[in-house]
Amino acid sequence: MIGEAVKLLLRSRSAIAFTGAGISAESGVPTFRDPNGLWRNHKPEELATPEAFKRNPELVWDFYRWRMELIRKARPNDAHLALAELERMGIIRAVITQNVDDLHREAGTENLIELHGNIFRVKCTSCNYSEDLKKSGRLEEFLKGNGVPKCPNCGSQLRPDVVWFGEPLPKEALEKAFELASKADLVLVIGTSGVVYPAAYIPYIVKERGGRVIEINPKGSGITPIADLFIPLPAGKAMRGILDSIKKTVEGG
Ligand code: BV8
Ligand code: ZN
Repeated sequence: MIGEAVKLLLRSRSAIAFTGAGISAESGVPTFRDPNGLWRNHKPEELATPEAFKRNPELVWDFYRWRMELIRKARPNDAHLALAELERMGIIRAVITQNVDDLHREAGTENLIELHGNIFRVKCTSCNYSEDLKKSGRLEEFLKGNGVPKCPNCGSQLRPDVVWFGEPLPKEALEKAFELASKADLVLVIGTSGVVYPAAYIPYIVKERGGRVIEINPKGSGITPIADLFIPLPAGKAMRGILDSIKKTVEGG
C-alpha cells in the first residue's frame, strides 16, 4: 500500500491534500465523531451553530475556550510534518483542511486553505473587526477571561472566526479550494468522515477530472467508495512511511 502510494505521488504533477479531524487525533485533539468527542454531553455540531450562539453565547464561548485550551497544548504530528515536507519537496501543491486547529500552519505548510476558519481568530458580530489571538499575543488573556468577549472597536459581541453549521464558507477559500481540486491529478484524503458539505465535494471534483484518490483512515468513510487506494492506517504511521520511502527514492536509494 505505502509503495503504491509513493509511486502514485512521485508520478503526480499537481497533487493536493484534503484533511479532517482524524489527522490531528494523534496530536490529542478529539475528532467530531469519535465516542469521547462530546463536551458536557453536547455534540459539537449542536454548539457550532449561529442559533446556539444566539440562544446561549456564554455556553458557546465556554465550549470554544475549552477547545482552544486543549488545542494550544497540541503539537503537529508526523502526518502534519510530512505534508509540510512534501510541499517543500514540490510533491504536494497545497493542503485544503476542514480543521480549525492551526496545526498545519504550525507544521510549516505554506499553501494552506482553511475551509472552516481558525479557532485562534475572533471576529466581531457587527463591525468588520477581526483579530488573530496568536499574532496579537492576547490568547492567554482571552483564555483566562470568561463570558462573551467584547469588540474593542464597537463593543459588540466577539465570536470565534470559524464557520458554523448553516453558515456559508469563506468565498475566497472555497473558490481557491475548488479551483485547486479541478486542476489536481491526485488528492491525498487524510482523516475525514467525508460527511460535511460543501467541503466533502473536494475529492469528488478531483475524481471527476480523472485524478487519483488516495485515502488514509483507520476506518472507511464517505470518500472510500471513490478511493483508488485505501490505506487503513493512522495518519502519522502512514505519512511517516510515505515520506521516508519518497526520501529514499528521491535521494537515489
Ligand atoms: C452550509 C467549524 C449553506 C466549526 C465545521 C449537502 C448535503 C448534506 C448536508 C448539507 C449539504 N450542504 C450543506 C449541508 C449542511 C451542513 C452539513 O454538511 N451537515 C452534515 C453534518 C450533514 N453543511 C453546512 O452547514 C455548511 N454550510 O452548507 O451553508 C449556506 C450557503 C449559503 C448561504 C447560507 C448557508 C458548513 C459546514 C461547516 C461547519 N463547521 N467546523 C468548529 O470546528 O467548531 S464542520 C466540522 O465538522 C469540521 O470542520 C469538519 O468539517 C467536520 C468534522 O468532520 P471530520 O473532520 O471528517 O471529522 P470526523 O470526526 O467526522 O471524522 C474523523 C475521521 O478521522 C473518521 O473517519 C475517523 O475514522 C478518522 N480518524 C480517526 N483517527 C485517525 C483518523 N484518520 C487518520 N488517522 C487517525 N489517527
Ligand atoms: Zn465590532
